[in-house]
Amino acid sequence: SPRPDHLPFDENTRSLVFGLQPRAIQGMLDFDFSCGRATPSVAAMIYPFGGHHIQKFYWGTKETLLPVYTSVKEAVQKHPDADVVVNFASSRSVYSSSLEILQLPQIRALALIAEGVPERFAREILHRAKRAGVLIIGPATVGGIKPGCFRIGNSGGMMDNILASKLYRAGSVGYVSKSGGMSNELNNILSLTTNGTYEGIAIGGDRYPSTTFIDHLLRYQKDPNCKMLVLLGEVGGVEEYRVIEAVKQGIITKPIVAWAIGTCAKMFTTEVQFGHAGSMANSDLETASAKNAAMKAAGFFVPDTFEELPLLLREVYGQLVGSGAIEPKPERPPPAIPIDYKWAQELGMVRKPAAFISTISDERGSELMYSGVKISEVFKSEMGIGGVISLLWFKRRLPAYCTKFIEMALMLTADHGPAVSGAMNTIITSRAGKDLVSSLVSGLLTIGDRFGGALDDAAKTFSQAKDRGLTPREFVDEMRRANKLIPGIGHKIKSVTNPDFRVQVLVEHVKREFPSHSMLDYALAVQSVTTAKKDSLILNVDGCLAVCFVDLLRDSGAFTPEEADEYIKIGTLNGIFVLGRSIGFIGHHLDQKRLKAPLYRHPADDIFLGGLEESRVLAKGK
Ligand code: Q5B
Repeated sequence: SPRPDHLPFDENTRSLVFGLQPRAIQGMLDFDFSCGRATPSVAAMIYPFGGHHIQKFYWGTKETLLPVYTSVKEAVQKHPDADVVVNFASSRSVYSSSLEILQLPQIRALALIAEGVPERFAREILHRAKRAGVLIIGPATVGGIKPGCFRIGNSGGMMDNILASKLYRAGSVGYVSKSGGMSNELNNILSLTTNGTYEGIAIGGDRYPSTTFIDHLLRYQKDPNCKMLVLLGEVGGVEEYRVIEAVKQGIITKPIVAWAIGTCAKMFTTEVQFGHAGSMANSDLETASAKNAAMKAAGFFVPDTFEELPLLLREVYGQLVGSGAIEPKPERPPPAIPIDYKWAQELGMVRKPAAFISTISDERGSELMYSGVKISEVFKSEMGIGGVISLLWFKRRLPAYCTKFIEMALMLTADHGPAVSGAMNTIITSRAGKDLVSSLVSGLLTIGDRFGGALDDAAKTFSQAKDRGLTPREFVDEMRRANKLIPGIGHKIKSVTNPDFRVQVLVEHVKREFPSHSMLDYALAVQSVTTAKKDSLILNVDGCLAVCFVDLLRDSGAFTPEEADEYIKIGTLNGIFVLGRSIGFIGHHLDQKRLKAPLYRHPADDIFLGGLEESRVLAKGK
């Protein structure tokens, strides 16, 4: 490595991130950008699952791509400038991934973020790292930050915090703490009382952190740009005493401001285990009060309380400035970092008109809602599929007779044999080897004016005629004069002599259950006129469903007249046939698959090929 051992990070540090951590990486890149780095500090990601791919990040306002490799070995080969790994692997996989990383001499520093790493594994990683000369930070840490140079993962918190604590440029104070949260607090205090953080490391709260206070303070001691040291220790362990020893032996000579957190432990009558795994005193020596007293006795600057720490920092910093050891530099404002849209929205800083409006369902809360009704209530009230349609299509709870009618309509239209045009198309598509959706859609696409899709037009035409006061005969004559077929009238095979039982069932049901059925009565009167002309001109299933639906929309009391007209106009009624017949089309598709039906080719003798000669002559003439 071109850098000396005491300087693991500088403004050219390039790292690899183990694990898919897009938020943390974006945070690192935003930090880099605020520091004015020429290149992002993250070179690539390593993620063993999902294959080699690329992910997109922001670099300032622009976008940049970072590769994702499946092995550390490949990442290291492709990025020879990367010498740091930020390992986000979980406690389960951090051991194996770290051993793999430690076999690659290119890597000089490794941060282990995972919490709950078994102490045996942490110690073995440390043992191997020492042999390989690799600096380890962690486990159970947020990492650390070197202002103006490099940020490990989420260290330093949100970007507004980073900017407020001036971490985009180097100060003169190097600190070591156990906790990531307290590191943030220190960054803040140092920015208010000194010229700021030079480097800060959170060694992690485990009982056996890989590197401890002394390792980092010795690095800071060797670094001429770090002028003042801060040690934020805590109750538990004896690592502070190693620093005391180094000061006593004259190995550490720079001024150290120190505090051990957890002095309140003495107020408890029993042993106290604080938040970190290692923060519990196993002897008097390990108490915060004993450590503070020992550090003070060794010549550290130790306040009487944590609250007095800022004052002391300001005082020691002032002395260093006074003696000329620190020369404060003029401040430069950081470049503006664009704030993520989502975050700005959460803060109420931006607004954007929604591209879509949706008013029927909502899955964002704890429970799915259909038009404001919880899905649990849908089942509790046993509203059935008719009730669900009433919520999702009509955005209201319809009376039971209406939802029952909707269900009846679906059942009646579910299928009408394999010979109808839609089922034929589904069958042919299925036999061509296509999947369920293709076969279904192929059948659905035949639904229209002639087949199954006459409901909306029938509803419109019949209701307009009746509303205009036309007698059934006047209506039929008017349609004939206009050369128009009456939608909802006529059937290919059903007739007066071969009645459609579906229509009969519907008529009987509606006459029995509906509060009024004037539109049905009108349509039946029209049928009397048309069947007098031709046996097959019956009120067909489309027509019957349509007029009954008009009765429902107009007389159920659930819709205003305008709403009733609107539902007819926007094509609601054909939806009933489409939905119902989908059941049959799916059945036909599954049937063909079950039968292993081969590809269908229509017999040529069933197709009259005509007009061919004429077109040949035309082609010649051209
Ligand atoms: N004529 C349904 O035609 C069909 C007339 C008419 C006045 C009419 C035809 C039609 C309107 C659309 C409609 C839904 C194409 C049908 C359905 C679902 C299904 C299907 C299934 C299922 C039948 C013979 C003579 C001619 C015509 C006259 C015919 N329709 N006059 N108004 N509506 N109807 N579609 O039998 O003087 O001899 O020249 O378009 O409601 O799709 O099971 O198959 O569940 O799957 O081929 O039930 O009626 O009759 O065209 O030979 O006409 O009657 O002008 O008079 P056909 P055509 P003329 S239900």
